[in-house]
Amino acid sequence: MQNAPMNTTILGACPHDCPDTCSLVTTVKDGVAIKVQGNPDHPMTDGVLCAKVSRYTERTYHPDRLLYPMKRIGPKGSGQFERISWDEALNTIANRLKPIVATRPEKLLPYSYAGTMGLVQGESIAMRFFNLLGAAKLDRTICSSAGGEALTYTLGGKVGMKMGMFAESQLIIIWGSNSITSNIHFWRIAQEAKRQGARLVCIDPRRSETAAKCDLHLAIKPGTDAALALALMHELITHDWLDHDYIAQYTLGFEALRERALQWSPERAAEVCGLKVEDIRQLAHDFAHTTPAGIRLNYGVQRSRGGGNAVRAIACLPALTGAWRHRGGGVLMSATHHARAHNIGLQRPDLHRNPKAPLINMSTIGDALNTPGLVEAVIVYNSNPVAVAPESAKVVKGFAREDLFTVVLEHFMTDTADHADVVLPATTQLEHWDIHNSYGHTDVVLNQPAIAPLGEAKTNTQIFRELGLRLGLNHPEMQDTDEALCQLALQSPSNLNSAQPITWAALLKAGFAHWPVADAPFAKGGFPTPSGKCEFVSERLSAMGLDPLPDHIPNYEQSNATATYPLAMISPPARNFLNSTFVNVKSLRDMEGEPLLEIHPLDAAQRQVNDGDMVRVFNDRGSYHCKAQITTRAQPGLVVGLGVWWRKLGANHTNVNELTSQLLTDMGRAPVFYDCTVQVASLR
Ligand SMILES: Nc1nc2c(c(=O)[nH]1)N[C@H]1C(S)=C(S)[C@@H](COP(=O)(O)OP(=O)(O)OC[C@H]3O[C@@H](n4cnc5c(=O)[nH]c(N)nc54)[C@H](O)[C@@H]3O)O[C@H]1N2
Ligand SMILES: Nc1nc2c(c(=O)[nH]1)N[C@H]1C(S)=C(S)[C@@H](COP(=O)(O)OP(=O)(O)OC[C@H]3O[C@@H](n4cnc5c(=O)[nH]c(N)nc54)[C@H](O)[C@@H]3O)O[C@H]1N2
Ligand code: SF4
Ligand SMILES: [Mo]
Repeated sequence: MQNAPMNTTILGACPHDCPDTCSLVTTVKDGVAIKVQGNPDHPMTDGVLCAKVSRYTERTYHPDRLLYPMKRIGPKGSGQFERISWDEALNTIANRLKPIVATRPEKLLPYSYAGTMGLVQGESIAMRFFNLLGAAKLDRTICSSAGGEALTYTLGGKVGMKMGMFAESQLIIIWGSNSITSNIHFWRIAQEAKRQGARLVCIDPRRSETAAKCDLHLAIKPGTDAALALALMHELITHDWLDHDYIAQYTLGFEALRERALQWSPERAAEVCGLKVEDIRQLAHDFAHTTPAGIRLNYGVQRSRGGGNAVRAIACLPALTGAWRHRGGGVLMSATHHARAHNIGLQRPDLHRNPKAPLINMSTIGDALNTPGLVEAVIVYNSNPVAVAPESAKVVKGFAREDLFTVVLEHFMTDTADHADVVLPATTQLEHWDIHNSYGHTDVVLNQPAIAPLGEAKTNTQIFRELGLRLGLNHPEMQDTDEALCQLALQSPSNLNSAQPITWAALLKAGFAHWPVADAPFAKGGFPTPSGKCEFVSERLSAMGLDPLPDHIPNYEQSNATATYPLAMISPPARNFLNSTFVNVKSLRDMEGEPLLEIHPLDAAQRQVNDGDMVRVFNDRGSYHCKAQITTRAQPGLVVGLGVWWRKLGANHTNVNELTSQLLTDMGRAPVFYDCTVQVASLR
């Protein structure tokens, strides 16, 4: 790499946790990456990147980038570290871990999420490492498992419409998503549809950038989407706006669903959802009478108690009207299971040999770390739990434990890295090989290294290989190179046996390839459920003692809102950050300004809060100081704390997760970030 000639371009993949998984073109001059652009040849990217990743070189060459291994020399959380050699770092870690993995490996916990979505720098060698050691297993629930399980019970997996087909929709319902912020390439497609005459409807408690630009915004109360979906069904059924043929051939349990839906008149739902009866009736009418009608469902709906049920209810709608028959009809939440990568081959779950290994939920890491004897050591990579996990006070207390041994693989000194005993510098996307699926579209995208690793940074895979060797893991499974792992990702039986398998040569050349997915995947049923049908009634749920039909489950906190904490709070992502990534990139932070709380003028007046005041947002779990922005983006009774800032950059060194709870969703054991109540007071 060092000898790259002047101005070469290298094809890559955006690593971030974003449904767009863009194909990147990095220009390198004298071994230095000078710009990162969108690949004009990749249809989904269309030559355009978001503001964040357009600044990827600013992040990569950031003066604060971690370039050497570091050990902590001050108290946990103080951020006092000194540089050490790789040998000292790896030996220190190995010496601390040896007695644990020898007698009680289940006390070692991996903690990782989607800092990179790469299949190689994510869970390949890392998972093999923890499997071979017999470590605790991490239940990776922090983002999408409520909705993911709900989709699986209903449609059979994380499957749905193809993103590009929304260009043909005549009605697009954007449900629980701020596409302009979090799925900008979908928004481009929706605009294309709009030019062809489509109507755009947004269902969101907040008048987001996206809601403001749609033809209609339904400002629903948080956590009430299932009630709305059931009322839409009520209208479809009572007016007989149904595709009886589709229902008969390709669905399961219509009679039972019918009875359930008939309990949800638009009047009842309007009351629960805070919407107008006419708006609900009109939406049902339009959904039934506009062909094709597509629903871009997203994760915002599944971050409250009844999130799984809400996703199930919404995912039933297109089967009732037969919208699936058309390329531009149906629902898309996640396309993950359309991909055919060889995850099992990469991760090797078969290597895990410790029956005593517990499954620890990442969403309740606060409780887990404070449970005596459960976790003795934790290795964090691709995640920043101290900032992103709910009920931070407990997470911080857990990571501050003197007897906990913590290793963090990072690009920067995050809130989590501040609590580590040893911090190891990891490579960024420009410095390593990787291969990516998308949860938005259905392409596979390859990432080739553009520059040499900066400083002494190593890839996640290499760090686990070297640590493995010091812990006696000289297994051949640990030695696969990153490039070989990228190739292995294509060796799944489903790719190899497909009519036109994606080949390594083709992927290397183009930088991306399309997994074979029909344009209207469920036009003739064929859902990957046990019955092969869209399952309105789920026997699998019933077998677990759960309601086999979707229903509205009221929020934990908002439905019991008290005079003490009367305001509902949601904390969706800020446009210029990606979860807690990019918060330390100055140009992006300048665009976001500072941590904000949006509050409606009526709620502000009641509390004598002026625009721009510093406020204390609080509940029994903690208190978060930020600046109030008085705006009708928030509806009365609702405040919006845009996430996810670094705690150490916050006014009182907390962020919005100081307020969120560790309660879990109805399905998928996921956090209820948007099911939270608070009070607000001016600090003037
Ligand atoms: N710029 C940027 N892009 C991102 C991210 C980021 O942090 N920044 N995060 C990435 C990640 S990890 C993910 S998972 C995806 C998430 O992407 P999406 O699933 O598309 O979700 P968000 O854009 O977070 O939008 C959630 C929307 O749901 C609304 N909402 C909150 N509660 C409810 C509710 O009860 N019902 C309904 N109907 N709406 C509700 C919020 O106001 C918000 O506008 O985005 C990814 N893309
Ligand atoms: N209140 C509230 N909290 C939320 C959310 C919300 O909407 N509201 N959203 C939730 C959601 S959807 C999600 S997905 C989670 C996300 O939570 P996380 O997955 O923890 O995501 P990030 O905050 O982006 O942190 C990822 C970290 O990985 C590091 N990283 C990136 N690439 C690499 C690499 O190649 N190697 C190594 N070693 N490190 C790397 C980055 O520097 C970054 O610090 O947050 C959740 N938290
Ligand atoms: S964050 Fe999303 S929109 Fe931005 S470059 Fe990455 S994949 Fe594309
Ligand atoms: Mo996420």
